Amino acid sequence: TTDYTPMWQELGLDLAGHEALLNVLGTAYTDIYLSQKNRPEGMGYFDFVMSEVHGLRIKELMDEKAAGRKIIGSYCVFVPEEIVLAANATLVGLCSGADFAMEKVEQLLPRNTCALIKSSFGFKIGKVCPYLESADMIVGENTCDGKKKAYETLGTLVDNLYVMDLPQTKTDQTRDLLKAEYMKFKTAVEELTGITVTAESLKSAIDVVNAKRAAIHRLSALRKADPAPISGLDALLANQVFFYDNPARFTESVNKICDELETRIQEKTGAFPAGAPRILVSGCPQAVPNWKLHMIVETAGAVIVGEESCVGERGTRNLTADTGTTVDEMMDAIVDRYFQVDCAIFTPNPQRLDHIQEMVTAYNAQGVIHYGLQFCQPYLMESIPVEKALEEKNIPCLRVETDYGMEDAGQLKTRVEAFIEQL
Ligand code: BJ8
Repeated sequence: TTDYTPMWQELGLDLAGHEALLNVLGTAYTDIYLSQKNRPEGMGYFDFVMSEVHGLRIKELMDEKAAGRKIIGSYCVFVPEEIVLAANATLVGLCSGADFAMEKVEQLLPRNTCALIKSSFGFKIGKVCPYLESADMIVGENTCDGKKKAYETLGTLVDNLYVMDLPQTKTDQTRDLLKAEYMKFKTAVEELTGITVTAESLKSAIDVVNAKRAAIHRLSALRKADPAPISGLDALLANQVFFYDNPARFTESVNKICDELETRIQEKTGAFPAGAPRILVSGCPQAVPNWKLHMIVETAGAVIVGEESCVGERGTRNLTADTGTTVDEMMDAIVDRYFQVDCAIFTPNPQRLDHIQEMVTAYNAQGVIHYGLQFCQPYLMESIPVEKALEEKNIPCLRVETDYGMEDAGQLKTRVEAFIEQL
């Protein structure tokens, strides 16, 4: 194996802290992922990606940088990858799914801040995230109160933060606001890279991102089968790697897994036995390496068949329409695509309630687990109307509120088991 230490050193990582993080990650991956039975062979690709997540992939990004390409990091699915690619930059996800340097984080953020925000601060303060350190621009967005106020503080820790304003309602007026923000973002990215977005580059970027989404749509559709040909954990991992990998290679690898899953479905080979209870997870994004809920559910014998989440179908669901030939027309198509994302920061947000029910039907789920991160107002608030809407349709719903720690794992497991029992 290659020694990446010089690269990590060059990036300014804290080597001791970074090694500690990699050890925890490696152990968790072995325990949670490699211990699964009946995995599709194609998951070997993702095992490799994860084993090289701070190695080979970072080396690729560093090579891109050496060749003059810029790296942009983002915390939200509202940041359009199409624009980034069209200006010859690479987009990587920065959301973090593990606690790090919490004492120091709590000197900057209130204790009652969600784990996702705290984690991204922990990775910055602890200097353990090579994606964050390699980024030439970091994009924050005004979404929930936690994030938008946290970015004010993040701006004191990094010198390349760009904050995008996002609407919180959906009207013609706010659509115009989103368009204006995306135009402004396009200009900022063009200034960063020195490359102007053209109709041609935007069209090809739209195609690349759509192909990546289409591959994930194909994977999701195959999860409708009983027995489920792939575990929820493995499908979640594909959805997480969506944010890091080289887009073309990701698309190809996911499509290859899909070919294999089609054969498995024909042969009735499942990751779980036929008739295993089927669960839809809905709620806050599960950033890598947050595999906690999926692990608890699937070691209790149920299979997760879909994620109504930004690391999942809320994030990937619609393609950008292939309409328009000018940059402005294509920007409109991009705005229309992203404006449909039904994040709980929007008010009101009835589309999300509808989408959850559609997913229950489409994936043949018998119950929904609503995943709320502790202190996440938007999703915890919305979990109550979600539960009510599901109850009206006689769809069982379990609302969980948790964080990244394992202290509540036993208690969660008990609740999940009782829930599965009644399905
Ligand atoms: S589009 S879900 S990625 S904002 S968990 S930080 S909401 S307090 S992540 Fe999100 Fe964009 Fe919306 Fe998606 Fe705040 Fe809640 Fe924390 Fe959250």
